[in-house]
Amino acid sequence: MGSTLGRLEARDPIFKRNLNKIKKVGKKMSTEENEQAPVAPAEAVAPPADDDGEWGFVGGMDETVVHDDRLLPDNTAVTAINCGFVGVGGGGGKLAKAFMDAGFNKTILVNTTDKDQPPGVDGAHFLNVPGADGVGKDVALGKKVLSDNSALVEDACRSRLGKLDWLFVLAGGGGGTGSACHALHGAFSRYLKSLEGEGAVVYIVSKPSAQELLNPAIEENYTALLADVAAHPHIVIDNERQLQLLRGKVGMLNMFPSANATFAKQLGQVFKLADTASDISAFDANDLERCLRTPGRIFVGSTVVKDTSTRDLGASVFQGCLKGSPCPAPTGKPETGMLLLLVTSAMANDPDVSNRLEAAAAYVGGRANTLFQGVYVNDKVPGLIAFVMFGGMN
Ligand SMILES: Nc1nc2c(ncn2[C@@H]2O[C@H](COP(=O)(O)OP(=O)(O)OP(=O)(O)O)[C@@H](O)[C@H]2O)c(=O)[nH]1
Ligand SMILES: [Mg+2]
Repeated sequence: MGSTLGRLEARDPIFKRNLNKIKKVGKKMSTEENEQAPVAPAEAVAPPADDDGEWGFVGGMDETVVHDDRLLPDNTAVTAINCGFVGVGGGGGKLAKAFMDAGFNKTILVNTTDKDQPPGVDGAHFLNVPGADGVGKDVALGKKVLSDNSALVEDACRSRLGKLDWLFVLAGGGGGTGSACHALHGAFSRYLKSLEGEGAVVYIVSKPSAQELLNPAIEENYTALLADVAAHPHIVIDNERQLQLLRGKVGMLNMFPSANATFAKQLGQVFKLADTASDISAFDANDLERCLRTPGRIFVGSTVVKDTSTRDLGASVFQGCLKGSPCPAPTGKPETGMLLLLVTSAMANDPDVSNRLEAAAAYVGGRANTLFQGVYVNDKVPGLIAFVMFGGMN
């Protein structure tokens, strides 16, 4: 026990600060106890009786409310949903950091080692679970270590994230820690429910590159992770697709950071648009929540079409979103479909453009059982910008 506390103390500056406070209070109490011993524990914490003796309870409750100084500041990103992010493992942590950088302060990084922490993240966002120094691609060990420490993670969510409705759990598929993230599902759900969060846990997991998948251990870990998250709303990010999109554009060192940042901005934009008013047609928080709540895989993609005079504008928008997405292509009959368009006022006033855009809505709407749409006028956009999301795929 002593060594576990010691390790935590060494790794986690906030834990250390709080532990010191507890130690101080403990010392004070034990000195007082010695002076006044013997004192029954119930008497020691009872509020002092007042004149009437009946009103001692008033205010007694307030005194016991402890302000938790570990609570992270609110998100600065504009978002229609009250959400936070938990990255599990090395890759999950880097993905989570991209959301932090996009203004989602309600983010924590959970890992079984402090050796692959992304640089530039304040200790307040880290939680290193004790019991192993990394799990070396062993997902069974990862699940054991995470399960053994699920109460620690649940407590960290409650005290650092506070009340949220939606929790996004990010993990790099293939590793031993990230692929074990579902072992924390009970902890995440209990945390949301205990603070009356009205959303759900949504997983964001990466699919290893083609090269990595040649390794049987990585393949098995990824398959196990996919099976674990299948029944929950989840987004799969295909690393091979991302790397191909970025190859030749950025160096190896910046490949993942660029891909992570692009994805965080893409999803962040959808959350923001759901909070944006529109005179034409708005996609609101309820619509977004419906898309996120539906169990099964979620696809998200975006594109910019510079030339809106093209005859096949609808097809360009739809195909562009598929091509520009980090997710594997949509499959089966999605339950929900979303099409968000950002247009300039010139485009919004052009009857030709709106006719041709109807085809884009038909492409998305025709594939999904329910279609949600939003059209926003913004004169700063560099062309027509489109976001497509499908949900509830198997
Ligand atoms: N999209 C994305 N994927 C990443 C990133 N970093 C790593 N990955 C992927 O995540 C997979 C798992 O690696 P890690 O996340 O480092 O593994 P881990 O979860 O820490 O597990 P152990 O190290 O075995 O305990 C890798 O094989 C990569 O495919 C990242 O920044 N972005
Ligand atoms: Mg790792």
